[in-house]
Order: sequence, then C-alpha cells, then structure tokens
Amino acid sequence: MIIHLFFDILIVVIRMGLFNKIKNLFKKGEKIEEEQSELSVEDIVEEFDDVDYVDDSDVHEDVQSDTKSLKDVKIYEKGLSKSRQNFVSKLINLTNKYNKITEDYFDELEEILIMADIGVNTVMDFMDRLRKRVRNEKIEDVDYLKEVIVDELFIIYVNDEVIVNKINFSEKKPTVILFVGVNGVGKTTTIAKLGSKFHDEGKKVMMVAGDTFRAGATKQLEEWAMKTESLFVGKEEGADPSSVIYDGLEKALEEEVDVVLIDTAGRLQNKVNLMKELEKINKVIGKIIPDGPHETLLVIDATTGQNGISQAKAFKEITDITGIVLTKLDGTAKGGIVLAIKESVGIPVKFIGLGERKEDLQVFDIEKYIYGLFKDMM
Ligand SMILES: Nc1nc2c(ncn2[C@@H]2O[C@H](COP(=O)(O)OP(=O)(O)O)[C@@H](O)[C@H]2O)c(=O)[nH]1
Ligand SMILES: [Mg+2]
Repeated sequence: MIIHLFFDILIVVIRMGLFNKIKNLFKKGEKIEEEQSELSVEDIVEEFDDVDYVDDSDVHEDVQSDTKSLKDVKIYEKGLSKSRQNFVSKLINLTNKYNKITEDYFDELEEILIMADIGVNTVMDFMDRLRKRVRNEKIEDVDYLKEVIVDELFIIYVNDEVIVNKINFSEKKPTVILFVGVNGVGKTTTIAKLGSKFHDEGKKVMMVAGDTFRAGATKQLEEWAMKTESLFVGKEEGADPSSVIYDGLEKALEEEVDVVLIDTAGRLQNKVNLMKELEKINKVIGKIIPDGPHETLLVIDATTGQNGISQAKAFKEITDITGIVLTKLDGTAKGGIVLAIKESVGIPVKFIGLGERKEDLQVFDIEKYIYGLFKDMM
C-alpha cells in the first residue's frame, strides 16, 4: 500500500518534468546554433564532422560524445521538419483559438493527433489520460496544456517499459541481421547505411543479396558493398535466395566476418509464398548459425502511413520480427506514425530514416524524436 503510494508519487514527479527535461537536454545545441547563426545547419554538421576526427584521446571523449549527440539532434530536427511544421502549427492554432479547455478543444486535439498518423487506439488512450490529468491536476491554462501533451505522448510511447533499441550482437561471429519488407521501402539503402556505420566502427561487414527476384537488385547491393568496403555474396537473378544465403554464411564463417546483412525480396501480395520463403531462409540460417538470425528487421516506409502499419501486422504474423526500421520520415508530415507502430504492433522502432545520406539513418531515440517534433514550442 505504502509502496504503491510511493511509486505513484514517483511517477507523478517523473512525468511532470519531461517537457523541461527534453528542453534542457538539447538547449546546449540551441545556444551553439545561435552563436553561429550565420552558418547553415549543414555547415554546423560539417564542422562537427571535422571535430570528430581531430582527437581521439580519452580526455576529449565527453566533448566528442556531446558533439556527436548534437549532430544527431540536428539530423532529427531537419528530418522531422515537415512533421513539426504540420503538427506544431496546428497545436499552436488550437491554443490560440481556445482560452479555456473545453470539450471542443479536446475534440479538435483528437482530430489533429489522428491526422498526424498517431493511430486511433493510441489517440483514444492518450485522450483518456489527458482528460484525467486535466481533471486531477485542475489544469486550466491552455498554454501549459501544450507541455502536458508533449509529456503524455512521451509517456504513452515509453509505457513504463525499458525500450530496447540496440542491435542484439552475438558473442560469437558473425551477427546475422535479416532485412524484410515490401518492395521500395528502403531495405537495400538501409543495409548500405548500416553497413557503412558498422564499417566505420571497425567491424568486418558482409552483404548478402537475398533479393534475387527484382531485376538489378543484386547489382545494386554489390555496388553498395563496394562503396562501403564490405564483402559481398550474390548470385544471378532468379536464383534460390536460400542458396545465396547458405553460401554467404559459409563464407562469413571462413572470413571471420563480424556482421552479415541479408537483403530479401518482399512479395507480400503472396503471403503464403513469402511465409514459406522466410521459413526456408530462417532454416538455412539456423543450420549454419544455430542462434541466427540475431535480428530480423522489418523496414517500413513512413510515407505510406496506415498502410505501413498493416504491413507490420502482416509480417508479424508470418515471421519473428525483432525490430522496425522506419524510413523516409523526412518525406512525411505525419511523423506520429512512430508512436502508432509501437502501440498497434508492439515491436520497437530501432532505426529511423531521416534522409538519403548515410548519417540520416539514426538509432531511434524517443527524446530526440520528441524534441525534433516539438522544438518550436519549447
Ligand atoms: N528521403 C528518404 N529516402 C529514402 C530513405 N530510405 C530510403 N530512401 C529511398 O527509397 C528508395 C527505395 O529504396 P531501396 O533501398 O531500393 O528499397 P528496397 O526495395 O526496399 O530495397 C531509394 O530511392 C532510397 O534512396 C529515407 O530515410 N529518406
Ligand atoms: Mg532492394
């Protein structure tokens, strides 16, 4: 009983300050940006790029991780600008329109959130919690309510869980990561970006062309492998994907590769066949790497909105998905889809794509995401 009370109080304390916590966390970046206001975002990012390579000594580790984080925040800000403009301007209009919190206010807010692709169920939960909080805390100030909205969005995503967005690296080489998803969502380019990131971290990377269905897919991956100095295994168009993967993994063992990134073709229009193919692929992987694949990442295109959510549900039915890569968030004004996926599919978003450059693929970080979405309000 007392313990319960303690936790309730603790949770209230934690919840109260999230808006301010995020604001303070990234304020540093704001200040530096102001000081260099004559420079563009790209200039600043470039400048930090240089900083990264200036000094590798331990003494400067803190500074380096700060500048890295700052650089990442800039990428979030830029990639989410469409969503931010859409979302925040609507929220500000709403606040200006009402000077009291009324049922009409709640109705309009609900509509704004649904239009941002947050997902109907998430929005309903959210509205319940917001109403309760307004009642309990006797909130009357519409301006303050904006902060509460940001807090609650964060809470609904985190939902008292520890969010795992790290790649599950295997202790024994190689770590095998399988990429699935329908055509055009960004599987191959995600492999390229991740491969390049792993390569920069000093890992030995191999790319395996399991998409033997689409003309040119193997060639496309081979080019990326060359650019990112990764090993490559592929066969001719129409070859059995499982046999390509078999050869790839054998070679990966021989060459003591750290990470194997496997591309696949995603023909969801034929669910039964796709399920069989993925079963076969998993079986072949398991034969050579008994605890593999260590990750099966489903790639979804954020610009397809609710359709992307349906894809996630369908793939979840046919294979074990360990994480989601949500690409092209820079191309949509409905960035709320990140929140909907977690709620409706229950799989963590591990990476997000905020543009076409390799550094635009970011580990998903809810705090940076919320900041990128609401920065103009903070
Ligand atoms: N703007 C933007 N484009 C992306 C992103 N990720 C992938 N793309 C583009 O999406 C297109 C399809 O990507 P591809 O990797 O070939 O898709 P696949 O069929 O799933 O392998 C390419 O033109 C990519 O450059 C992203 O995060 N932002
Ligand atoms: Mg592809």
